[in-house]
Amino acid sequence: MNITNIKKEFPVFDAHKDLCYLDSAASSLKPRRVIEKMDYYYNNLSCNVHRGVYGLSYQATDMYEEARNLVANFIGSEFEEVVFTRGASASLNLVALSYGMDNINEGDEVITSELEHHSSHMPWFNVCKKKHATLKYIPLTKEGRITVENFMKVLTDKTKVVALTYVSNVMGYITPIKEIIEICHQRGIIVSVDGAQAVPHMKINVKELDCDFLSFSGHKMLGPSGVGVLYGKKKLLDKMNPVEFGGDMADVVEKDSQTYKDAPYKFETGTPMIAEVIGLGEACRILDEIGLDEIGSYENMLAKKAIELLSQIEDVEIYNKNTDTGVIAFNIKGVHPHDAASIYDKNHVCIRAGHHCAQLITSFLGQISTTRASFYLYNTMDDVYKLVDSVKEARDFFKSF
Ligand code: 7TS
Repeated sequence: MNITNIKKEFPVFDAHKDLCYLDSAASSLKPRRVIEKMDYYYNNLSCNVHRGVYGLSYQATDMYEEARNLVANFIGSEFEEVVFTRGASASLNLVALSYGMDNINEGDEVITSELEHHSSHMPWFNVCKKKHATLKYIPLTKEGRITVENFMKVLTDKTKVVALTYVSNVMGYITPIKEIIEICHQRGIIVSVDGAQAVPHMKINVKELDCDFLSFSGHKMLGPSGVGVLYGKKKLLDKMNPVEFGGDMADVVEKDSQTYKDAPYKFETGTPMIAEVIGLGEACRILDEIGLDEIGSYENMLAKKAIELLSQIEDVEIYNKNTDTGVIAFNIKGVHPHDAASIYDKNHVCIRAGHHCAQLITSFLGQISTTRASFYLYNTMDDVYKLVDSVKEARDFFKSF
Protein backbone atom coordinates (compact mmCIF):
# COMPACT_ATOMS: atom_id res chain seq x y z
CA MET A 1 0.00 0.00 0.00
CA ASN A 2 1.29 3.45 -0.88
CA ILE A 3 0.05 5.45 2.10
CA THR A 4 1.20 8.81 0.69
CA ASN A 5 -1.01 8.28 -2.35
CA ILE A 6 -3.87 6.88 -0.27
CA LYS A 7 -3.83 9.95 2.01
CA LYS A 8 -4.12 12.22 -1.01
CA GLU A 9 -7.49 10.62 -1.76
CA PHE A 10 -8.95 11.99 1.50
CA PRO A 11 -9.82 15.69 1.12
CA VAL A 12 -10.04 16.22 4.88
CA PHE A 13 -6.23 16.06 4.98
CA ASP A 14 -6.13 19.07 2.59
CA ALA A 15 -8.39 20.98 4.95
CA HIS A 16 -6.38 19.98 8.06
CA LYS A 17 -2.72 19.48 7.24
CA ASP A 18 -1.74 18.42 10.79
CA LEU A 19 -4.61 16.03 11.31
CA CYS A 20 -3.71 12.88 13.22
CA TYR A 21 -6.99 10.99 12.94
CA LEU A 22 -7.10 8.00 15.27
CA ASP A 23 -10.85 7.61 15.65
CA SER A 24 -11.77 5.45 12.68
CA ALA A 25 -13.54 2.94 14.93
CA ALA A 26 -16.09 5.71 15.53
CA SER A 27 -16.19 6.83 11.90
CA SER A 28 -13.72 6.60 9.06
CA LEU A 29 -12.69 9.49 6.85
CA LYS A 30 -14.28 9.65 3.39
CA PRO A 31 -12.30 9.43 0.16
CA ARG A 32 -12.86 11.81 -2.75
CA ARG A 33 -14.30 9.08 -5.00
CA VAL A 34 -17.12 8.38 -2.54
CA ILE A 35 -17.93 12.08 -2.21
CA GLU A 36 -17.80 12.55 -6.00
CA LYS A 37 -20.11 9.60 -6.60
CA MET A 38 -22.68 11.07 -4.23
CA ASP A 39 -22.21 14.50 -5.82
CA TYR A 40 -22.83 12.94 -9.23
CA TYR A 41 -26.18 11.66 -8.06
CA TYR A 42 -27.18 15.02 -6.57
CA ASN A 43 -25.85 17.09 -9.50
CA ASN A 44 -27.19 14.93 -12.30
CA LEU A 45 -30.16 12.95 -11.04
CA SER A 46 -31.42 14.06 -7.64
CA CYS A 47 -34.73 12.24 -8.01
CA ASN A 48 -36.33 9.29 -6.25
CA VAL A 49 -35.81 5.58 -7.02
CA HIS A 50 -38.24 2.74 -7.81
CA ARG A 51 -41.04 5.20 -8.67
CA GLY A 52 -40.63 7.59 -11.59
CA VAL A 53 -41.50 6.38 -15.07
CA TYR A 54 -38.93 8.67 -16.61
CA GLY A 55 -35.27 8.41 -17.54
CA LEU A 56 -33.77 10.23 -14.58
CA SER A 57 -35.52 8.00 -12.10
CA TYR A 58 -34.51 4.87 -14.02
CA GLN A 59 -30.90 6.02 -13.89
CA ALA A 60 -31.10 6.76 -10.17
CA THR A 61 -32.66 3.32 -9.61
CA ASP A 62 -29.87 1.72 -11.65
CA MET A 63 -27.19 3.43 -9.56
CA TYR A 64 -28.96 2.46 -6.33
CA GLU A 65 -29.36 -1.18 -7.32
CA GLU A 66 -25.84 -1.32 -8.76
CA ALA A 67 -24.65 -0.37 -5.26
CA ARG A 68 -26.60 -3.34 -3.86
CA ASN A 69 -24.74 -5.51 -6.32
CA LEU A 70 -21.39 -4.02 -5.25
CA VAL A 71 -22.17 -4.67 -1.59
CA ALA A 72 -23.31 -8.23 -2.37
CA ASN A 73 -20.07 -8.92 -4.27
CA PHE A 74 -18.06 -7.32 -1.47
CA ILE A 75 -19.42 -9.74 1.16
CA GLY A 76 -20.02 -12.70 -1.16
CA SER A 77 -23.80 -12.74 -0.80
CA GLU A 78 -26.69 -12.88 -3.23
CA PHE A 79 -28.13 -9.57 -4.43
CA GLU A 80 -31.44 -10.06 -2.63
CA GLU A 81 -29.72 -10.84 0.67
CA VAL A 82 -28.59 -7.20 1.07
CA VAL A 83 -31.02 -4.98 2.97
CA PHE A 84 -30.13 -1.30 3.19
CA THR A 85 -30.71 0.25 6.61
CA ARG A 86 -29.59 3.47 8.22
CA GLY A 87 -26.65 1.79 9.97
CA ALA A 88 -25.43 -1.18 11.98
CA SER A 89 -27.65 -0.22 14.93
CA ALA A 90 -30.74 -0.27 12.72
CA SER A 91 -29.69 -3.62 11.19
CA LEU A 92 -29.09 -5.24 14.58
CA ASN A 93 -32.43 -3.92 15.83
CA LEU A 94 -34.20 -5.21 12.73
CA VAL A 95 -32.96 -8.75 13.40
CA ALA A 96 -34.10 -8.61 17.03
CA LEU A 97 -37.44 -6.93 16.31
CA SER A 98 -38.34 -9.13 13.38
CA TYR A 99 -36.66 -12.51 13.80
CA GLY A 100 -36.36 -12.23 17.57
CA MET A 101 -39.88 -11.11 18.40
CA ASP A 102 -41.38 -13.80 16.17
CA ASN A 103 -39.15 -16.70 17.21
CA ILE A 104 -38.09 -16.22 20.82
CA ASN A 105 -40.56 -17.59 23.35
CA GLU A 106 -40.84 -17.93 27.10
CA GLY A 107 -38.05 -20.09 28.51
CA ASP A 108 -35.78 -19.71 25.48
CA GLU A 109 -32.22 -18.50 25.82
CA VAL A 110 -30.20 -15.97 23.82
CA ILE A 111 -26.43 -15.80 24.16
CA THR A 112 -24.42 -12.61 23.88
CA SER A 113 -21.29 -11.18 25.53
CA GLU A 114 -19.91 -8.35 27.60
CA LEU A 115 -17.73 -7.37 24.65
CA GLU A 116 -20.74 -6.13 22.69
CA HIS A 117 -21.49 -2.60 21.61
CA HIS A 118 -24.83 -1.50 23.11
CA SER A 119 -26.43 -1.80 19.67
CA SER A 120 -25.64 -5.51 19.62
CA HIS A 121 -26.86 -6.71 23.03
CA MET A 122 -29.51 -4.15 23.99
CA PRO A 123 -32.03 -5.17 21.31
CA TRP A 124 -31.84 -8.76 22.63
CA PHE A 125 -32.13 -7.62 26.23
CA ASN A 126 -35.45 -6.07 25.23
CA VAL A 127 -36.65 -9.09 23.26
CA CYS A 128 -35.81 -11.36 26.18
CA LYS A 129 -37.56 -9.07 28.65
CA LYS A 130 -40.73 -8.89 26.56
CA LYS A 131 -40.75 -12.62 25.80
CA HIS A 132 -39.71 -13.82 29.29
CA ALA A 133 -36.62 -15.41 27.80
CA THR A 134 -33.11 -15.41 29.31
CA LEU A 135 -30.15 -13.42 28.04
CA LYS A 136 -26.87 -15.14 28.87
CA TYR A 137 -23.38 -13.67 28.71
CA ILE A 138 -20.34 -15.70 27.67
CA PRO A 139 -17.80 -15.49 30.51
CA LEU A 140 -14.80 -13.59 29.13
CA THR A 141 -11.22 -14.71 29.70
CA LYS A 142 -9.04 -12.65 32.03
CA GLU A 143 -7.79 -10.79 28.96
CA GLY A 144 -11.39 -10.00 28.00
CA ARG A 145 -11.76 -12.42 25.10
CA ILE A 146 -14.57 -14.65 23.89
CA THR A 147 -13.41 -18.24 23.50
CA VAL A 148 -15.17 -21.28 22.10
CA GLU A 149 -14.51 -23.09 25.37
CA ASN A 150 -16.30 -20.40 27.39
CA PHE A 151 -19.08 -20.18 24.82
CA MET A 152 -19.76 -23.89 25.43
CA LYS A 153 -20.30 -23.11 29.14
CA VAL A 154 -23.45 -21.07 28.42
CA LEU A 155 -24.78 -23.07 25.47
CA THR A 156 -27.81 -25.20 26.35
CA ASP A 157 -30.69 -26.98 24.63
CA LYS A 158 -32.72 -23.82 25.19
CA THR A 159 -30.40 -21.56 23.18
CA LYS A 160 -32.24 -20.18 20.16
CA VAL A 161 -30.13 -17.21 19.06
CA VAL A 162 -26.49 -16.17 19.49
CA ALA A 163 -25.75 -12.45 18.98
CA LEU A 164 -22.05 -11.61 18.97
CA THR A 165 -19.63 -9.03 17.75
CA TYR A 166 -17.02 -10.17 15.26
CA VAL A 167 -14.52 -7.51 16.38
CA SER A 168 -14.79 -5.61 19.68
CA ASN A 169 -14.90 -1.83 19.29
CA VAL A 170 -13.02 -1.36 22.57
CA MET A 171 -10.53 -4.24 22.68
CA GLY A 172 -10.02 -4.92 18.97
CA TYR A 173 -10.25 -8.67 19.59
CA ILE A 174 -11.52 -10.99 16.88
CA THR A 175 -14.18 -13.44 18.06
CA PRO A 176 -13.74 -17.09 16.94
CA ILE A 177 -17.08 -16.63 15.23
CA LYS A 178 -16.70 -19.26 12.49
CA GLU A 179 -16.23 -22.02 15.05
CA ILE A 180 -19.15 -20.71 17.13
CA ILE A 181 -21.38 -20.59 14.03
CA GLU A 182 -20.48 -24.19 13.17
CA ILE A 183 -21.40 -25.36 16.68
CA CYS A 184 -24.66 -23.37 16.58
CA HIS A 185 -25.72 -24.73 13.22
CA GLN A 186 -25.28 -28.31 14.39
CA ARG A 187 -28.03 -27.44 16.90
CA GLY A 188 -30.25 -25.30 14.68
CA ILE A 189 -29.31 -22.06 16.47
CA ILE A 190 -29.34 -18.78 14.54
CA VAL A 191 -26.27 -16.51 14.73
CA SER A 192 -26.48 -12.73 14.30
CA VAL A 193 -23.04 -11.21 13.81
CA ASP A 194 -22.26 -7.57 14.53
CA GLY A 195 -19.76 -6.81 11.78
CA ALA A 196 -19.53 -3.04 12.34
CA GLN A 197 -15.83 -3.23 13.31
CA ALA A 198 -14.99 -6.25 11.17
CA VAL A 199 -16.32 -5.55 7.68
CA PRO A 200 -14.20 -2.36 7.25
CA HIS A 201 -10.98 -4.17 8.22
CA MET A 202 -11.03 -7.80 7.11
CA LYS A 203 -12.32 -9.67 4.08
CA ILE A 204 -15.55 -11.39 4.96
CA ASN A 205 -17.34 -13.87 2.79
CA VAL A 206 -20.75 -14.59 4.30
CA LYS A 207 -21.04 -17.89 2.45
CA GLU A 208 -17.78 -19.15 3.97
CA LEU A 209 -18.59 -17.72 7.38
CA ASP A 210 -22.10 -19.16 7.12
CA CYS A 211 -23.52 -16.50 9.51
CA ASP A 212 -27.28 -16.07 9.43
CA PHE A 213 -27.16 -12.30 9.77
CA LEU A 214 -24.36 -9.76 9.42
CA SER A 215 -24.85 -6.09 10.31
CA PHE A 216 -22.54 -3.21 9.42
CA SER A 217 -22.38 0.54 8.81
CA GLY A 218 -21.21 2.53 5.80
CA HIS A 219 -19.53 5.33 7.73
CA LYS A 220 -16.90 3.08 9.33
CA MET A 221 -15.75 1.71 5.95
CA LEU A 222 -15.02 4.86 3.91
CA GLY A 223 -18.70 5.31 3.09
CA PRO A 224 -21.16 7.98 4.17
CA SER A 225 -23.10 8.10 7.43
CA GLY A 226 -26.82 7.31 7.40
CA VAL A 227 -26.50 4.00 5.59
CA GLY A 228 -25.80 0.46 6.68
CA VAL A 229 -26.44 -3.10 5.67
CA LEU A 230 -28.25 -6.07 7.04
CA TYR A 231 -27.12 -9.24 5.30
CA GLY A 232 -29.52 -12.09 5.98
CA LYS A 233 -29.71 -15.58 4.49
CA LYS A 234 -32.43 -15.53 1.87
CA LYS A 235 -34.37 -18.37 3.46
CA LEU A 236 -34.54 -16.38 6.72
CA LEU A 237 -35.32 -13.00 5.18
CA ASP A 238 -38.11 -14.59 3.13
CA LYS A 239 -39.81 -15.85 6.29
CA MET A 240 -39.31 -12.70 8.33
CA ASN A 241 -41.91 -9.99 8.79
CA PRO A 242 -41.16 -6.34 8.16
CA VAL A 243 -41.17 -4.06 11.22
CA GLU A 244 -41.79 -0.83 9.34
CA PHE A 245 -44.64 -0.42 6.89
CA GLY A 246 -45.52 2.07 4.18
CA GLY A 247 -44.36 3.33 0.81
CA ASP A 248 -42.34 1.18 -1.58
CA MET A 249 -42.39 -1.99 0.55
CA ALA A 250 -46.06 -2.71 -0.14
CA ASP A 251 -47.28 -4.98 -2.91
CA VAL A 252 -51.10 -5.04 -2.93
CA VAL A 253 -52.91 -2.89 -0.38
CA GLU A 254 -56.64 -3.10 0.24
CA LYS A 255 -58.75 -2.01 3.18
CA ASP A 256 -58.75 -5.44 4.75
CA SER A 257 -55.59 -7.01 3.39
CA GLN A 258 -51.99 -6.06 2.66
CA THR A 259 -49.17 -7.88 0.97
CA TYR A 260 -45.53 -6.92 0.79
CA LYS A 261 -42.77 -7.11 -1.78
CA ASP A 262 -40.15 -9.85 -1.49
CA ALA A 263 -36.95 -9.35 0.51
CA PRO A 264 -34.98 -7.17 0.56
CA TYR A 265 -37.60 -4.59 -0.48
CA LYS A 266 -40.13 -5.48 2.21
CA PHE A 267 -37.62 -4.20 4.77
CA GLU A 268 -36.92 -0.89 2.99
CA THR A 269 -39.93 1.33 3.40
CA GLY A 270 -40.06 4.96 2.34
CA THR A 271 -37.60 6.90 0.24
CA PRO A 272 -34.22 5.34 0.95
CA MET A 273 -30.85 7.07 1.54
CA ILE A 274 -30.14 7.12 -2.18
CA ALA A 275 -26.89 9.09 -2.35
CA GLU A 276 -25.60 7.27 0.73
CA VAL A 277 -26.24 3.83 -0.74
CA ILE A 278 -24.50 4.91 -3.95
CA GLY A 279 -21.56 6.21 -1.90
CA LEU A 280 -21.36 2.95 0.04
CA GLY A 281 -21.17 0.97 -3.21
CA GLU A 282 -18.14 3.05 -4.24
CA ALA A 283 -16.54 2.52 -0.81
CA CYS A 284 -16.80 -1.27 -1.29
CA ARG A 285 -15.13 -0.93 -4.67
CA ILE A 286 -12.24 1.06 -3.17
CA LEU A 287 -11.69 -1.34 -0.27
CA ASP A 288 -11.60 -4.27 -2.67
CA GLU A 289 -9.16 -2.47 -4.98
CA ILE A 290 -6.74 -1.78 -2.12
CA GLY A 291 -7.31 -5.16 -0.47
CA LEU A 292 -8.69 -5.73 3.01
CA ASP A 293 -6.02 -8.27 3.98
CA GLU A 294 -3.35 -5.66 3.45
CA ILE A 295 -5.36 -2.96 5.21
CA GLY A 296 -5.96 -5.22 8.22
CA SER A 297 -2.34 -6.24 8.67
CA TYR A 298 -1.11 -2.67 8.14
CA GLU A 299 -3.31 -1.19 10.86
CA ASN A 300 -2.46 -4.02 13.25
CA MET A 301 1.24 -3.31 12.64
CA LEU A 302 0.69 0.38 13.53
CA ALA A 303 -1.29 -0.56 16.65
CA LYS A 304 1.42 -3.01 17.77
CA LYS A 305 4.10 -0.34 17.36
CA ALA A 306 1.99 2.15 19.34
CA ILE A 307 1.49 -0.43 22.10
CA GLU A 308 5.23 -1.12 22.23
CA LEU A 309 6.01 2.60 22.63
CA LEU A 310 3.12 3.41 24.99
CA SER A 311 4.17 0.50 27.23
CA GLN A 312 7.44 2.30 27.86
CA ILE A 313 5.67 5.34 29.35
CA GLU A 314 5.34 5.14 33.10
CA ASP A 315 1.72 5.22 34.34
CA VAL A 316 0.21 4.18 31.01
CA GLU A 317 -2.07 1.19 31.38
CA ILE A 318 -2.91 -0.68 28.17
CA TYR A 319 -5.94 -2.97 28.35
CA ASN A 320 -5.46 -4.93 25.12
CA LYS A 321 -1.74 -5.45 24.56
CA ASN A 322 -2.58 -8.34 22.26
CA THR A 323 -5.06 -6.51 20.05
CA ASP A 324 -5.85 -8.40 16.85
CA THR A 325 -6.72 -5.28 14.87
CA GLY A 326 -5.95 -1.57 14.82
CA VAL A 327 -7.69 -0.70 18.10
CA ILE A 328 -5.88 0.21 21.34
CA ALA A 329 -7.56 0.88 24.68
CA PHE A 330 -5.54 2.58 27.41
CA ASN A 331 -5.52 5.09 30.24
CA ILE A 332 -2.98 7.14 32.10
CA LYS A 333 -3.22 6.03 35.74
CA GLY A 334 -4.85 8.71 37.85
CA VAL A 335 -5.76 10.92 34.88
CA HIS A 336 -9.31 11.04 33.60
CA PRO A 337 -9.33 10.26 29.85
CA HIS A 338 -11.39 13.40 29.19
CA ASP A 339 -8.74 15.56 30.86
CA ALA A 340 -6.01 13.92 28.80
CA ALA A 341 -8.14 14.39 25.69
CA SER A 342 -7.69 18.15 25.92
CA ILE A 343 -3.96 17.69 25.34
CA TYR A 344 -4.56 15.29 22.45
CA ASP A 345 -6.96 17.77 20.90
CA LYS A 346 -4.47 20.63 21.23
CA ASN A 347 -2.01 18.48 19.22
CA HIS A 348 -4.67 17.66 16.56
CA VAL A 349 -4.72 14.04 17.68
CA CYS A 350 -8.31 12.82 17.38
CA ILE A 351 -8.94 9.92 19.73
CA ARG A 352 -12.01 8.94 21.65
CA ALA A 353 -12.41 8.88 25.41
CA GLY A 354 -15.44 7.41 27.12
CA HIS A 355 -17.23 4.08 27.37
CA HIS A 356 -17.58 3.77 23.58
CA CYS A 357 -21.20 2.63 23.92
CA ALA A 358 -19.84 -0.56 25.45
CA GLN A 359 -20.38 -0.11 29.16
CA LEU A 360 -20.21 -3.82 29.94
CA ILE A 361 -16.61 -4.22 28.79
CA THR A 362 -15.64 -0.89 30.32
CA SER A 363 -16.96 -2.16 33.68
CA PHE A 364 -15.21 -5.50 33.10
CA LEU A 365 -11.97 -3.50 32.87
CA GLY A 366 -12.86 -1.82 36.16
CA GLN A 367 -13.07 1.58 34.48
CA ILE A 368 -15.78 4.12 33.75
CA SER A 369 -13.96 5.42 30.72
CA THR A 370 -11.06 4.42 28.49
CA THR A 371 -9.03 6.16 25.81
CA ARG A 372 -9.20 4.52 22.41
CA ALA A 373 -6.92 5.00 19.43
CA SER A 374 -7.99 3.24 16.26
CA PHE A 375 -5.95 3.02 13.07
CA TYR A 376 -7.02 2.73 9.45
CA LEU A 377 -5.44 2.68 6.01
CA TYR A 378 -4.59 6.42 5.91
CA ASN A 379 -2.60 6.41 9.17
CA THR A 380 1.19 6.47 9.20
CA MET A 381 4.04 5.78 11.60
CA ASP A 382 4.11 9.56 12.15
CA ASP A 383 0.63 9.28 13.65
CA VAL A 384 1.95 6.64 16.05
CA TYR A 385 4.74 8.98 17.18
CA LYS A 386 2.32 11.91 17.54
CA LEU A 387 0.03 9.77 19.68
CA VAL A 388 2.89 8.59 21.88
CA ASP A 389 4.29 12.13 22.28
CA SER A 390 0.84 13.46 23.20
CA VAL A 391 0.31 10.73 25.78
CA LYS A 392 3.72 11.58 27.29
CA GLU A 393 2.79 15.27 27.35
CA ALA A 394 -0.59 14.56 28.98
CA ARG A 395 1.05 12.34 31.57
CA ASP A 396 3.73 14.92 32.41
CA PHE A 397 1.19 17.77 32.55
CA PHE A 398 -1.37 16.09 34.80
CA LYS A 399 1.16 14.31 36.97
CA SER A 400 2.93 17.61 37.70
CA PHE A 401 0.08 18.79 39.96
N1 7TS B 1 -21.46 -2.38 16.67
C1 7TS B 1 -20.19 -2.05 16.90
C2 7TS B 1 -19.20 -3.13 17.19
C3 7TS B 1 -19.81 -0.72 16.84
O1 7TS B 1 -18.53 -0.40 17.07
C4 7TS B 1 -20.78 0.28 16.55
C5 7TS B 1 -20.43 1.73 16.56
C6 7TS B 1 -22.10 -0.14 16.29
C7 7TS B 1 -22.40 -1.48 16.37
C8 7TS B 1 -23.17 0.82 15.93
O2 7TS B 1 -22.89 1.39 14.70
P1 7TS B 1 -23.72 2.65 14.18
O3 7TS B 1 -23.09 2.99 12.88
O4 7TS B 1 -25.13 2.21 14.06
O5 7TS B 1 -23.53 3.73 15.20
N2 7TS B 1 -19.30 2.04 17.32
C9 7TS B 1 -18.87 3.27 17.65
C10 7TS B 1 -17.70 3.46 18.37
O6 7TS B 1 -16.99 2.55 18.76
N3 7TS B 1 -17.52 4.76 18.55
O7 7TS B 1 -18.53 5.43 17.99
C11 7TS B 1 -19.38 4.50 17.41
